[in-house]
Amino acid sequence: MTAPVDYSTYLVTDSTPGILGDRDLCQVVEAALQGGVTIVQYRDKHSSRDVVVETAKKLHDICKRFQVPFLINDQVDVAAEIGCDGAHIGQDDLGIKQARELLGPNKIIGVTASSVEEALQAAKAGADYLGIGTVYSTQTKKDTKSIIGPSGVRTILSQLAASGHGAISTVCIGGINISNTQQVMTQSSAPAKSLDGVAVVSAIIAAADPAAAAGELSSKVLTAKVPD
Ligand code: TZP
Ligand code: MG
Repeated sequence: MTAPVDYSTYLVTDSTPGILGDRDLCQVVEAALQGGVTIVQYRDKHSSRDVVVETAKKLHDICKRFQVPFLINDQVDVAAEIGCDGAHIGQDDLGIKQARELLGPNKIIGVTASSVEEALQAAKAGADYLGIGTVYSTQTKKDTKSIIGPSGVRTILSQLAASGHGAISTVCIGGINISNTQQVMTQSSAPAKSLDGVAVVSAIIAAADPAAAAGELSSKVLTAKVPD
């Protein structure tokens, strides 16, 4: 993907049984896109590879209609197979170099970072963006290593800027919702480096009206965002 990526309202999906109720993931994602989500990551820790491939193709087609980048969590081989816009990898997944080799050129690679060390390492290794967190406690991710709060995010952002990696895109993740977005955006941003956006799962996926939730979240982010 060569066009600049808008990370402001980043939707991460979830496959935990029960989170969607009787709703269909594709319909929920489409509603979220109508509401203003700017980038989508398909995160599925439960389904078989075949189901992941099938669902990823459907979600990728939907995102293409909205001209919104579509990434896959962890399963870089699936992202390569379906030719989507990129992948998001955690600290325990394969490395950035290997992911780039699998995906080919001009793809987006995002990395989860919970500490200054992890953030600097990923930035040096050429990640396109960082998903920084976990900001607040969340029911959505059970193996969360540490809750770093907005001040932890701010420390990471200032260290990125101080070590010459201020250009990397950043979102934060974990327990973010419509009520705390403004505070997360302003309290996390460092003087030399602000956040590009927020990544959420349940605030949109589990909302009664995902389109309305995405719209509200997006306007909160845009209001709070410090201009470049
Ligand atoms: N990584 C860190 S926290 C998290 C992920 C995938 C889950 C965030 O979910 P929610 O529902 O937005 O708190
Ligand atoms: Mg992972």
